[in-house]
Amino acid sequence: MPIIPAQPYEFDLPIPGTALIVIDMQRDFLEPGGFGAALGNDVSRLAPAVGPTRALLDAFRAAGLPVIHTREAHRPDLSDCPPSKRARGRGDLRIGDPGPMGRILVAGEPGAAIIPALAPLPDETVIDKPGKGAFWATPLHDLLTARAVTHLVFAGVTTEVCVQTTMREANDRGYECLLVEDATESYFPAFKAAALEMIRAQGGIVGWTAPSAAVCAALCSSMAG
Ligand code: C5J
Repeated sequence: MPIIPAQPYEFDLPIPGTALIVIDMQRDFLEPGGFGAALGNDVSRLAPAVGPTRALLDAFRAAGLPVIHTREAHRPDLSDCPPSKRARGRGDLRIGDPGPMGRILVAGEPGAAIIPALAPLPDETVIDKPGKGAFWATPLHDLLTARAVTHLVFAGVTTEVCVQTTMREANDRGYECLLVEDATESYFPAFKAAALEMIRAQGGIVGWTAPSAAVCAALCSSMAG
């Protein structure tokens, strides 16, 4: 079994048994004119996560391991969007409002799509989630159980919102979770740093963190040997 040098200590990566989860790498968060920008954020801050996430996708695909993409996206009638969520932030554009990339965070709209550089392959699972966590109101846990997945490697945005929420949900369901440090970003560098610390503190109370190079090298060596 490949072993990844990680924090707070090494992480076993069983093959099979491990899946990559890429959280919300959507135009609505990474490009101007979407949800992230409507909340007043500098969306260019998320760009550094794209290259490392692409490297992870390549490595997991080459190893034949499952890849799951999530999108934060609501039904067009917003029946799955609590009024409290829509009102939050008091942005100029709210969830469901028409913007330059279509209706904000609505499934099927251009802004809800995953950025072209990280586009899912036709055989990869894409889960639309109405919450910040990817387990709430989605089939994710059933899908992972059916595929006998016990270990999850996480990439995506934003570190302290949807990524951390999903990791905590996964941890409570018994998954061993590793967050890839350079494949996640926040609009707030201090929040990213704090989230990484929180995850691996207290002996890995939520999980592990490691750089993408360590994960990719472990996957490569497992294929070589
Ligand atoms: C946010 C997310 N930040 N994907 N969503 O609202 O982190």
